[in-house]
Amino acid sequence: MPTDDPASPAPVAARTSQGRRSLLRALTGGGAAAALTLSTAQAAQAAPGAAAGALDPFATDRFRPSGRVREYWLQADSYAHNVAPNGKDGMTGMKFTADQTTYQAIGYRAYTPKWGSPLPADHGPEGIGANSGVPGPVLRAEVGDVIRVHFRNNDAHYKWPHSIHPHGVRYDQDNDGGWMSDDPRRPGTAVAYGGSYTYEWTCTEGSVGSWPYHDHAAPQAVAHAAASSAAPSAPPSAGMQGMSGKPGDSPPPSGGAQADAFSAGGPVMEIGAELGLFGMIAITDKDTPPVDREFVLFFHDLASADAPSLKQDVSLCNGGAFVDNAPTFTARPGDRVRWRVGTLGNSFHVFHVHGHRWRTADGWVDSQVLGPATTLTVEYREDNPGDWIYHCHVPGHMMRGMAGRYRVTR
Ligand SMILES: [Cu+2]
Repeated sequence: MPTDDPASPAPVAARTSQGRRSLLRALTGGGAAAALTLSTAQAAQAAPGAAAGALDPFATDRFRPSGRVREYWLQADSYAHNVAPNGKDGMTGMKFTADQTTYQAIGYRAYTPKWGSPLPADHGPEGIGANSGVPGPVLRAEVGDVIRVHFRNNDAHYKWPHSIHPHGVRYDQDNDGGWMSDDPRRPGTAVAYGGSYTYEWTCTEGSVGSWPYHDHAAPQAVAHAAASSAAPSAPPSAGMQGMSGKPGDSPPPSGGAQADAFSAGGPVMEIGAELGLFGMIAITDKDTPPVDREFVLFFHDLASADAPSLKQDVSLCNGGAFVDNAPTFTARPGDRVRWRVGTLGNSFHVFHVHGHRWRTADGWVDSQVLGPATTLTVEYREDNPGDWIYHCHVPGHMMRGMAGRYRVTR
């Protein structure tokens, strides 16, 4: 079922990739280092006439089918996950015990057809990544492709409804995955535990780049085991019926920093995404430069209010917290490197890599701000060997785990 009508002049954002890519080529000049994430407005300003489409503020970003279908079989699985399995922060030397850093995660994993068995990890530039759950598999397609995702909810722990909501691609409402209380039975917005749903999204020229996908089903409240002895807390809600949490049941915040914590105890929208249901969509076109190494990195937050077994709020990189638990990325001098960086959660983050800079519309940078659910695509030619770190430059986030290694070895 095609989810897009090429004849329909729907008012979508005027964001053609052509102008952006033309500028990219202009700035790189076939050159050694570049990283560009530019809006069409910036591109039109910086390179007027680079592409006629970029100059039309009312341009429609239409789907021109390639005939290819990218098919994925995704399942939401719940499992106990230790965010710091080596028990140590490689930066500060702080130590942790497993019971302080383990919670019940939910993650998307890619399977063989009909959800037969999990696909193996593939960290290559065209691969799905670790496929370990947090984040979910990288969903890849080219402009003109249809992405078809067969989704099954196997959340045996929470038994909540879940969904998949994509960014960047084009879809109709039955393929949006976003739950609303005034239309709670819209298809695909709250797939019950044990149920399944197939989403179809199309990739337009304006889809080129890095985009998050995530759970966007009905809000849920976490049952607080610690609070249940003093006052019975709300059980997880029945999903389609909506919110069952009561503010009066909320336990007081635990001892850790709560500066940007989610609401404690009440129903939380996108709590599935907070617990791990998210991943990256990577869309390319013929002008996307090939790379030797591609890193997919999510900065995301997890509040102990929503994962009560955690000793404190944690700030994570791909489900891992603290250096040597967060992923270690590797490259060699001469490699063409691409980072696809995304964020999810309540906080703004600053993506920073030691020893490296990349070029943007504003010139060379080594740190860039990302709001919630935004992305960066950073590209450069590796030329600086060393045992580096990448991290969020908000000190409180770094202290709660948002840092990892980047090793460039000869
Ligand atoms: Cu941050």
